[in-house]
Amino acid sequence: MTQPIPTQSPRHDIPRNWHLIDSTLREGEQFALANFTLEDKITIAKALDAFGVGFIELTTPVASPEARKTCEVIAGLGLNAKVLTHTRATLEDVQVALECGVDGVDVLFGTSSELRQFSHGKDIDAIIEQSSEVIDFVKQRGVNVRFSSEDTFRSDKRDLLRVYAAADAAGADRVGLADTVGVATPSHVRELVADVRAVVSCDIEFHGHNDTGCAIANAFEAVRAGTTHVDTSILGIGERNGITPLGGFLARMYTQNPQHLASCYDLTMLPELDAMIAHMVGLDIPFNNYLTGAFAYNHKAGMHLKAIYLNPGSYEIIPPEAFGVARRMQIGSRLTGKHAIAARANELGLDLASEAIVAVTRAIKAQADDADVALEDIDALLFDVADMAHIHVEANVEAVA
Ligand code: HCA
Ligand code: CU
Repeated sequence: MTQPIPTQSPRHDIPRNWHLIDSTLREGEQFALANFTLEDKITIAKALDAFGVGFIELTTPVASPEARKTCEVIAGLGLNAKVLTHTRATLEDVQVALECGVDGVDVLFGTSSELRQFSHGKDIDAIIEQSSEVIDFVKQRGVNVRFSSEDTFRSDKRDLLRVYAAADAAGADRVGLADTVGVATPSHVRELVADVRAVVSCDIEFHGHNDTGCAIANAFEAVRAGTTHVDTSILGIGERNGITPLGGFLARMYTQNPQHLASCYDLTMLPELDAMIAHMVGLDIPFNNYLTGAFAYNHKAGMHLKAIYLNPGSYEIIPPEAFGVARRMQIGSRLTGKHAIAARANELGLDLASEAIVAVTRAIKAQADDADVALEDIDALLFDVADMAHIHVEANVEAVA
């Protein structure tokens, strides 16, 4: 099989100055089946750090004694990644966060009418006053601070822009847009990020839930519109059906600028990260997961198989080896084709006439109407035909197995 050829050149209109804030240890902890032990959390934090994420977000230390211990321990690991924790915008909460020695505090306040009415009951002026005080308090202590408005995409735009401008003026390092309920569309994200960009000079973060399957597209549009920080979690785990998945988002970005991604992250670690989280939460990696799903690189129909043998780029936008995964050539189905069977004969060192290949392909298709034909059985058929034709077999079967 030939090496893949690039199917498109880098897109230079896609900004490069974005960073990942991995929230597997905060949003991910809110996933139904996540009950990470401290050991698990240390393993996750170290793996994310080795992978190359710039920021790791942890559950608020006021959640429980264990949550506080996690913040202290992970902040003390000496990782390259900045360690953040996520708290309500109150002096009490950020005080505890600072005591844990984290590099940054991500505070949030609900700004939608739903949350203002049913969650904290405060009006916009009160939100601005309280959050400005909290931001100032953290900045005075030399620690990074982000202000995010929960449920951004169901909030009134004038309110939002006032709140963000005030957070920027109070010294926030970043403001965050949170699609808390997964209601945003890519164009809505694009428009709102651009509007926020116009009123703040600090960095901008995007956090998107996946209730309608838009989390990756939304994060992508956010980056195009000027977002500098994107929240992800491994496998996308989080509240309900989760947020922008790390692997899926990187797949999206890889197609835009492969070299940039490969220089920032140890991409071949992705299967290990996905498998680690799947194991810890007691599930399999979803069969159709981006890049690492069991069938993400499965090729089945004869026409696809043929083209993949000639140039994998014909049906693969991302070479699997870039992310340390393997291609699967499913040549034993009823949809197989003679090119796939010829390629297998070739791998076995058999030089068969095209009529022989056609005959074997027909036999496989007939058998596969009941169930896929196993590779050993395909090989046996090919060897039989070769024997019948008295063809010299040079195959070193072990070498191609
Ligand atoms: C939460 C809500 C949050 C916060 C996101 C953020 C959301 O569970 O606390 O701080 O940017 O989706 O709004 O995850
Ligand atoms: Cu969230």
